[in-house]
Amino acid sequence: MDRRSFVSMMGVAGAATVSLPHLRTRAQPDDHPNVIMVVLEDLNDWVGCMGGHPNTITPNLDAFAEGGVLFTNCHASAPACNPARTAMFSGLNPYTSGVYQNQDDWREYISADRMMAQLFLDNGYNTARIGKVYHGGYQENDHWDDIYKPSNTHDLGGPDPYLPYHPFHGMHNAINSNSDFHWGPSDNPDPDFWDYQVMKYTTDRLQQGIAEPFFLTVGTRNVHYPAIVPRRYFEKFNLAEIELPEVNFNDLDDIPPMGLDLIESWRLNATIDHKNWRKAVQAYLASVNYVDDLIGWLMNSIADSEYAETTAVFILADHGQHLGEKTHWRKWTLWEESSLAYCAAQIPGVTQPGGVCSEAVSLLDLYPTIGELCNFDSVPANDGISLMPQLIGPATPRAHPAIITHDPGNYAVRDERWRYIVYSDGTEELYDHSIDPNEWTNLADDPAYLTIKIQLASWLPGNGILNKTFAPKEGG
Ligand SMILES: [Ca+2]
Ligand SMILES: [Ca+2]
Repeated sequence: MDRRSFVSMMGVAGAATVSLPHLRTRAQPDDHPNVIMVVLEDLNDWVGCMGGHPNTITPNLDAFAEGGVLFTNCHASAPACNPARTAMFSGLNPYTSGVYQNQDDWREYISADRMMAQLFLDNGYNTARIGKVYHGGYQENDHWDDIYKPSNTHDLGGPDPYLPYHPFHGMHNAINSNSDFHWGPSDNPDPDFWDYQVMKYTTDRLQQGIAEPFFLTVGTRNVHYPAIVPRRYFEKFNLAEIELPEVNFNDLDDIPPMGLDLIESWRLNATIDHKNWRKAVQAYLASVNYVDDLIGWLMNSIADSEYAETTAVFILADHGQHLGEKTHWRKWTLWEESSLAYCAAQIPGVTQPGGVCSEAVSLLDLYPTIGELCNFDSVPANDGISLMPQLIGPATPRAHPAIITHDPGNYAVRDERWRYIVYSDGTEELYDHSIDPNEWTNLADDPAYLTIKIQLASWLPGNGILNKTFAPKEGG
């Protein structure tokens, strides 16, 4: 099956199983609502309302979710910044676009005309990019009427507040030469911080007035490591009382070699050896709490602005994060911790407070969702399925699972209960989240689950993988 027919097939599957409510029931008379989309870096489910960690303090992210619809089973299309963000803003899976990794400049693979920001421009919106939106240097400045980039960066040779803390934990090069893996409290004043500047600019714009309709994308750098935030956030988390993630140190016994290869350079052991596991978890919690404070600032600013009743707000993470789970740090795996992301929305006239959607959804579903919500003249063919039915009625079922891609031919399929992983060599993992939320027991080799595997794999592109995967194995 080629890509085009696969995309088309998915569209038909979505239409056949979901009955779309009529948008004319929206109370909001404006067909072109303003949109604010906040993209948080590397925030996993360590948010109070998602139950990912008992020590996390996120009153504002919780309140935002409570005030609208929270997606508790929302996944990135890829477990890394650039492919995840590219998928979200293009509506295309990595296997459709060819953008698999951080080094793949999306501008060489995807027509800039189809990117979400360009669609907003095409439909008469005023667009702004504030902070980190696309990854790295892969920018398309023509997409934005306004671009704001803070003066401080995470570059370790850059200005305060980051410079004094490098290196400080005594394990430089012990776990990975990646210089991002730092953390520590800073005594610099708040305005020195990149994310503070991002939120200051955003809230100033809201108070000053913006030509409507507008699309503001607001991207933070926290909670991506380095987790360097004002000291008061660290002080909320007593090191001795922090709970570490549950880890089974025999967990990797049933992981195929290709799965082990993915975590080769980010094993938990080095962090434990250097007595840094608890400290790195504390830093992540502090960073999450810092970002949560910024979200509170933004929500107050929106509420105080003239746009409170005319603006759809989406707050989401670009992908998840391991903090030791499955003996791994950070992302770049096909497991739950790498793809599960916070995602919630408040849309006047569409969402009702207290909505929770537990259906598996993908961040790339936001592409058709926004096209529908904002009544774009046309939306290019894409791999997503609009979330408008779930935003209006959070219990609305949907058939399509979330697909996560990591490098060509490596996939995870996540539905409400199962996570199925298949690597390009045909080796597999299967986890039953109803009894195994930590993904400790790989069921893929148990013949009892063959039908489940076939059902899940049927959502993946390409028949070659299926033939290889389900060829009878010798001896059993
Ligand atoms: Ca990221
Ligand atoms: Ca295991």
